[in-house]
Amino acid sequence: MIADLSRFDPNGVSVANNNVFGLPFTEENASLIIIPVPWEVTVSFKSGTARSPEHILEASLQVDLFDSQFQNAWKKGVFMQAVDKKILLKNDILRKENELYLNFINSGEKIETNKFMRKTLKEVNEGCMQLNLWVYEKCLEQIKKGKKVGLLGGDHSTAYGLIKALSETYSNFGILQVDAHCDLRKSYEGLDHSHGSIMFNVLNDFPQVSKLIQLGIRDYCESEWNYICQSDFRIVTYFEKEIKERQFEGQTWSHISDEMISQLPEHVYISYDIDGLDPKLCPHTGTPVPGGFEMEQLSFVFRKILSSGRKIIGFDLCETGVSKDGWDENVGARVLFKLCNLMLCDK
Ligand SMILES: [Mn+2]
Repeated sequence: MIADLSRFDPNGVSVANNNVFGLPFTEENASLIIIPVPWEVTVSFKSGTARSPEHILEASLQVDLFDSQFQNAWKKGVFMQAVDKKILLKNDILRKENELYLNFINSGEKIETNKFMRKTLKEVNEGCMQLNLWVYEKCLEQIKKGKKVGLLGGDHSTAYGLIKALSETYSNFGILQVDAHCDLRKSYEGLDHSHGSIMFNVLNDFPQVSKLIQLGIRDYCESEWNYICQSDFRIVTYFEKEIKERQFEGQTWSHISDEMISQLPEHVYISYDIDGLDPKLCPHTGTPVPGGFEMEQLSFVFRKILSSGRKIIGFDLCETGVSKDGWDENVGARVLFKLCNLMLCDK
């Protein structure tokens, strides 16, 4: 079904009762579906990302549709599903439980000695597994209809279900992960599906992911470092320190980007943790780290992926915080629009 755009003025002010970016599409006639996942159960530091999809939706009405590079991309249609209130409620309950559990282990107590805390941890882990299944089924349903899917977190763990659904569609694909953190911990604080373990779990469970390129990492632990070194180049990490050093020595970003992209297979998934950006752009993200990218630096890489002939098969945008002045969600909405355009201009 093709949408009738004859009454829609892309230069006008957004109509609030329209959907994301003020666009007039429906789930049926849009070719890209954004699935919001209001979940941050395992987040250990600052909270708020579970509520960012609603805020990004609101902020998206202010994003100008004109993009000189992808002028007609949005006309293929973007639709964002409504935030599932039951999932949000479950998030709130389990996040409280997880807080209790984390306070318990952080005070030096041993979980083996406390039956109640063992039960709490089990409930959190099971809740996260159910969430993964829920996301997977929602994403697969859209993929089977021939739709492109983008996921809007929530914390970074929410991407698991979409990557699982894509791994049933593509036998070989790469992930380009933008992040301040590696997210390669094997179970973090006893939590099997922590945001800090998302890429470990993905690599462990989906052999279809033949390459993981990590970009902008600047906060990681020794076990993650060892894991990368032992991955036989299945994981290639571009630490921020190395990127900056190469630039200080005169190498161009274009050169570094081409080198990075040349290692990716034909099909590429983008996992965009907003904390990969400079924290001035995402001050309320869960775990901000000094340093990071400008938005345009990353858009440059993404455009190069397309011009190299590779295809972008899906994306997630995670860890956007919620702020009083709307700044984080304003940036989030603009990143989201870029990601949508990349998916839609692709044939
Ligand atoms: Mn992350």
